[in-house]
Amino acid sequence: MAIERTLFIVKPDATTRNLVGKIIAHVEGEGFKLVEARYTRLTREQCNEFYAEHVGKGFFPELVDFMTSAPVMLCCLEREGAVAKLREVIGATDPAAAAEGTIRKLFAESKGRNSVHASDSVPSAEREVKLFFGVAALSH
Ligand code: IDP
Ligand code: MG
Repeated sequence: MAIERTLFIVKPDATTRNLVGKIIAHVEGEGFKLVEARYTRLTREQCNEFYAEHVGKGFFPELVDFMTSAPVMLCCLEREGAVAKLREVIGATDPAAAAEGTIRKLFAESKGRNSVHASDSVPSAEREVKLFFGVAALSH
């Protein structure tokens, strides 16, 4: 399997509950290497671009309010087969449907306030890593 990089975000519901360290330790324990990170507050404009695929959906205004409500931890993670593996490690979008031991099952509050983001495909990972960390963060 190829070494890949993917975008991981610790969302506002988790940063405000002081879960950054626990969540990063969890992904490191699954073999991911932190190659870039930035603790920052997203703007509405950044959310519109990042979540472009969801613009116009019913939950979109709530999603932008949530994602801009407090700081997030933006991370670029590297591992063999990182993109698919990280989706497995975070679990289903709705914590009620997430498998035991996944980050969302362990920490998420609801389908919206679900603690973490992970890129959903290799092309998404490339777009998202580039958006927040620049093209140089894609090489390994
Ligand atoms: P994902 O984060 O598992 O890839 P997406 O369907 O891409 O899930 O949705 C992006 C984010 O939008 C979710 O992680 C969640 O925070 C929020 N979201 C998705 N669906 C709903 C919903 O039905 N209600 C509230 N928030 C939602
Ligand atoms: Mg998604």
